[in-house]
Amino acid sequence: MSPIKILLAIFLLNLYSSLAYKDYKNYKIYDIMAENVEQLEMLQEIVKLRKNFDFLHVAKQPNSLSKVLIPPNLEQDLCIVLHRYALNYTLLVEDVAEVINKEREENSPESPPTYPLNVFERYYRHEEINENMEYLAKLYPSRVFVKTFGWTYEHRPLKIISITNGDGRKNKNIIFIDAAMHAREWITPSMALFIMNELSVNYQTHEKLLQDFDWIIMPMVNADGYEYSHEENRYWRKTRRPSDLSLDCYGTDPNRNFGYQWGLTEGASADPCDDTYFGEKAFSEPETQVVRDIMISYADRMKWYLSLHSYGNYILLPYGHTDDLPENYFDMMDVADAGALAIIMSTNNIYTYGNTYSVMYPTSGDSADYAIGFLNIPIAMAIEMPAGGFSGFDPPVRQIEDIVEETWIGIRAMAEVVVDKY
Ligand code: 0X9
Ligand code: ZN
Repeated sequence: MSPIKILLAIFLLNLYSSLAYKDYKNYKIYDIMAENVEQLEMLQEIVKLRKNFDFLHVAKQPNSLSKVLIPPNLEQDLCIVLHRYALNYTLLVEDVAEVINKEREENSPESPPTYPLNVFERYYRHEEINENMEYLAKLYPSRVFVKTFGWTYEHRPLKIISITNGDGRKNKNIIFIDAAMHAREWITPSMALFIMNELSVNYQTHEKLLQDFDWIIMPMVNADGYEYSHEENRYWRKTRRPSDLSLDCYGTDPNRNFGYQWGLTEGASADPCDDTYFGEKAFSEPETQVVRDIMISYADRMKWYLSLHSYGNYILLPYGHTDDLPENYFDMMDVADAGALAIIMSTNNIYTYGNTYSVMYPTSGDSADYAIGFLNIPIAMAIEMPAGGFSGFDPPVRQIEDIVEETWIGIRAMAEVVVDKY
């Protein structure tokens, strides 16, 4: 090819990628402080009324920060509203496009990856993570197994990896971990990758955790959304199936789409344009059907279900739809206690834990409620991993190692309690 043609090709490629990517030029991120309960209520009112303000995070307690992502044309509007309610705010990011471009650069590989993936090197893509699972299964054929359990709306294969100690004993208890139910929570598939590598490669170090338990890991529930958050819209949360009810809005919140107490409007939304849209019916999404099917297939052996989310340092126990406590709440608290304690002892980081409805906010149709409420899995929870970057959802690559290693300390400590209890 002539140099002119090469230049033209590069130009067109750049043009294409800048056109394809949602342009956050001059979008801002503001932190908002609600100092007391009244201010918190006002803020929640704003969240409800002003759906064109994109709240990335809404504080659950007074004296903690909320975050809003705002296009340049709505900035003035936002400031007027915040003034009116006397809410203090600070401009955190002047131009979100710059932050995102930097992140994209950090995540553009210079060469194809080597397997098993080095989790701390960058955020990997769905295909690479699948490839990692296949690689481990090939390398350790007597201990590690991969299965495709279903497909996303856009036909991406949804795989699980089962890790055993290779003693061939069937019907052991199961620990089931899923990740990336929410697309933008990139640190969670990294966590899942770390766990699968650690338990496969260093299985001798984790003898006790694998003696009577097999681990099943689904590193990416919402693969379509995750890929979309890499390719087009960094802050995408939901799945990607177009809504049956609206021409303009896509996707359902998978963590509001499970069939237990599904469809309550306290804790989820009936509006297909909202980030917590619960879907047209319970399990309307192929991705939640797959998680459901995994849970059902192993329900009698599954003792712990852990859903990885970010962010905010929470261990969230059922229920989300009520502050009534499930029967085995205190068993779950024993597990959460151990996780939070192990983390604070090692890094001083504080986790808040307890009933989701009370310590965070109401959620209905979430996966942990389904695991406990419908399938009687004894220990079910979501963990909100630590925040990073300006939005909270984008820890820079150099922070992956610290976050993942710290979280592993907590997960391991919780697994030890589960293994002792069952
Ligand atoms: O709202 C959610 O779905 C979770 N928070 S997030 O910021 N990652 O979106 C909390 C879910 C708590 N639910 C469970 N108990 N599973
Ligand atoms: Zn989440």
